[in-house]
Amino acid sequence: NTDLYSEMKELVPEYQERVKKLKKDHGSVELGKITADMVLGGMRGMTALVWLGSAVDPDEGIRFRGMTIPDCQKALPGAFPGGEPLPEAILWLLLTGKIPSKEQVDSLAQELRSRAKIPEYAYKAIDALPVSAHPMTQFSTGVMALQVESEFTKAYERGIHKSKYWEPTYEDSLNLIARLPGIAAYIYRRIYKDGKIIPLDDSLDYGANYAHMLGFDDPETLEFMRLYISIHSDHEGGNVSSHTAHLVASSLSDPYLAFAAALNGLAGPLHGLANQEVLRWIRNIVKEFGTPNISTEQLSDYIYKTLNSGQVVPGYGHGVLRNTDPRYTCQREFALKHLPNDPLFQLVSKIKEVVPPILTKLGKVKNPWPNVDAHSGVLLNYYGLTEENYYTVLFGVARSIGVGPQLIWDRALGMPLERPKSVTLEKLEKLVGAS
Ligand code: AMX
Repeated sequence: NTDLYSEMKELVPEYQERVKKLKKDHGSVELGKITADMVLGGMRGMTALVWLGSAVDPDEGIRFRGMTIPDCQKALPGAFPGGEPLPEAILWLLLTGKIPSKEQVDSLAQELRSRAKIPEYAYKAIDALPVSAHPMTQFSTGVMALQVESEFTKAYERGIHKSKYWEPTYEDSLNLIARLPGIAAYIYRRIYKDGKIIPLDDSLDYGANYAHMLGFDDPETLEFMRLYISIHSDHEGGNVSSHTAHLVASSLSDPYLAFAAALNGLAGPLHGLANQEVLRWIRNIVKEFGTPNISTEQLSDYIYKTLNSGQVVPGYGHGVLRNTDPRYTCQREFALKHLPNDPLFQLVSKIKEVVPPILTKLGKVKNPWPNVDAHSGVLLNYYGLTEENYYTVLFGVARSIGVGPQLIWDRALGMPLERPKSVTLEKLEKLVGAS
């Protein structure tokens, strides 16, 4: 099959059977215990969701359908032999669990281009906001405007049988993924450039087209964009953006409504906005010392200054990871290959030496190592995308490639309304024997 939908049609009954059997034969098996710490601690460590696309191991980091980032770099088709994995290949892998051929990826790229047309009113909805509105606010607004065309909502109104929910969800998810680069590029050009739309290039793949529509055509920038989108696509199900999408869609809100909500979560500084915060923080260091060439002592002083003023060191720490994020490592490898002498890259490398011992010394930080956001900004900056307030929009475009497939599977597997139990503080005190 070079057609992704036909591939899904074959897979769905197989997965439905697996889930049915799991519920019937093993539904009462206990998976762990819930402590008061977990209830008060943002549900850390509580196994509570099924997410098909990817899983994060605390030490090893992300695996997309069982594949590490280096596995993906080796096995998934790139734009040229040996190139970075194409986002279309990651999308195919996340949705089907299978490694696509180059032919399948090319066919999916063509399909996404054919779905990419953006209705005029979506631009107008964005234009109603001041140019000074944060790019993520504009992005979320644009996605909300796209919702007008939701196939799921129309099908629901027509009375579609629930066994078929996944089909219009597939349509919406692919349309959403296809249209996001155009919406996102429009916002970039509106805020930072001449406001003119650069049309989609029919000869380019998804990542390259997004860079092209932003106004970047250098082949190395296109290649970085492919890698950037691929590695930011998915990070299992419990992170704020992925979990939000899953939760919102569990009420049968369509993929646009669910994804706009996810973007609003991604826009928080402890989640996706951290990439903007990192570059700003690095630039402030350079401003303070007048040069990126600073000593370890100067850097250490600056980190303590950040911590002593009650702020976090952006780009460090993680809710699940307990080691350096492989998404950091692969960006570092890309930088070592393409921009080893860039002064900001060298500063990022130095920060990685100095921050972890300081965070460890605090005694409370569970993971002192860098996450994905510690690195992306200096690469984007090097390639000319210097406006850090925009960075989370790039992250958001990429995240659709992880969230879309999950929403399709949520509906295919009949995942129910999500509704955990909450307790009052008094009840919790009673439950733990504190009162
Ligand atoms: N700098 C300073 N303090 C930090 C820290 C950091 N980078 N990371 C964690 N801590 C602090 C926490 O604020 C918390 O302090 P408190 O008890 O006084 O409130 C304490 O250490 C324990 O936190 P934790 O269990 O180690 O982390 P967490 O799971 O609660 O939070 C995260 C994880 C990412 C929010 C946190 O590490 C953080 O704020 N990092 C900086 C922001 C960042 O880089 N976010 C991006 C994460 C990746 C992503 O989603 N894109």
